[in-house]
Amino acid sequence: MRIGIIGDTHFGFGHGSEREDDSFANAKEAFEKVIAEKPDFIILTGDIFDKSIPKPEVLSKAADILTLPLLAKRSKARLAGTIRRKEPVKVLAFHGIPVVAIHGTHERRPKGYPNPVEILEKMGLLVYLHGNGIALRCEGQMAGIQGLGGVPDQYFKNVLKAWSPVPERNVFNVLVFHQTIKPLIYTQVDVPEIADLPPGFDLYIDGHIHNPTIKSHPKGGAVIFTGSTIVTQMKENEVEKKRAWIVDVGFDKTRIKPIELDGVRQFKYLKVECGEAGPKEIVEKTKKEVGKAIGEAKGKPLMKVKVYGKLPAGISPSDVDLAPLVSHFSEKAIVSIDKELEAATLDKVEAAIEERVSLEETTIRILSDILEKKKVPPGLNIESLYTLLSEKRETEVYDLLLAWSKGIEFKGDLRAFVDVEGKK
Ligand SMILES: [Mn+2]
Repeated sequence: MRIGIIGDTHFGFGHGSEREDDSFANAKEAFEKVIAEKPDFIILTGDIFDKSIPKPEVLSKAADILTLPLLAKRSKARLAGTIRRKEPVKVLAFHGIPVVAIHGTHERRPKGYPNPVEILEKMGLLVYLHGNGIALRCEGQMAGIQGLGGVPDQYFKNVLKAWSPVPERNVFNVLVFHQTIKPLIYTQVDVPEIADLPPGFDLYIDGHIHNPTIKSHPKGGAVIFTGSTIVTQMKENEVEKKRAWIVDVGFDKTRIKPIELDGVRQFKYLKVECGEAGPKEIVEKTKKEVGKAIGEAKGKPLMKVKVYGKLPAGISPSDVDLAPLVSHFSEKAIVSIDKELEAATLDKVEAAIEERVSLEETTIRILSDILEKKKVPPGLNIESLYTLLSEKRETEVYDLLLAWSKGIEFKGDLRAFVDVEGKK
């Protein structure tokens, strides 16, 4: 039996920007390469779309890619049963190579509102799992796939407990989810570690974490952190090469094979150390190092540049104008520069005024200062709050505030996040 796995594709990421086609191009390569391996079925680990309400322009391009498995040569996989599931499985999804998917954090919508992955199931493009599973027969072998869509991290432990997925007997058991797991991502939220994941599954597959890794469960079973097919946050750990996965399940041995994506726009993370240099030298040094990095890259790379330094007295970060470099290189690279320059004399607020920083940054600074003065309990990520508010991602704003506000405890109404079927 052969399983194809594709992580966060974030269809529609960067809509309206120079990178707006990247999510589709990358996912197309991933789907084509996985389909070429002739898997019996494909698993998608959530964040298929970048927004919970994708634009028709995005849906249209996504449809071209999501139909590729259905149009492929029919696989050996046949539906053999369901696991704690009420909804019937549409036979339409069993054309070509069947796709089994969950929703991610980006597709989550309030209870009672359909999310886009659920809609794909209604259209017959895939089988959507959320707190349930299906069994697939692939000639002499059988797979039991149980999945849970993304839930707020702070509830995952409780939701997992309430759901308590149990491995089926005599099948290859797969558990699919979309969560932060320690220690892969540092978080103050109480999230499970790999050892806390329910034991007995042969394969655990987690979306959400954008850099790919493989670990193992201490009680057995491999854990694949699929990684995304596109760089979204431009963090240092996103330089890892993007990939999809093939899992070959033999009768006595399981082999996991990464399928590297060669067409993905190269991402470079560059640190420029300027010591105590002045504005002119900083600009020159940055220009030189960015130019060199572009020279080493292939295609038109995406580049995050962090410029570090301690400015001489009387010089403020606004005296260091790195913006012209972005346009200087705009033909050869998509450059984004962060100034990590420490002003010698000016205090925070003065510096903000001096720098004529963006409205966004000023708002975040002022909000942080007010909260600090009001002695509001720490832990609220103002930057995330601001970003989510400005992008009108209400559900996530709600989750963020809920996670932070200490007075609110988990009330045990798991049904707000998952329909726990067949178990009291
Ligand atoms: Mn994601």
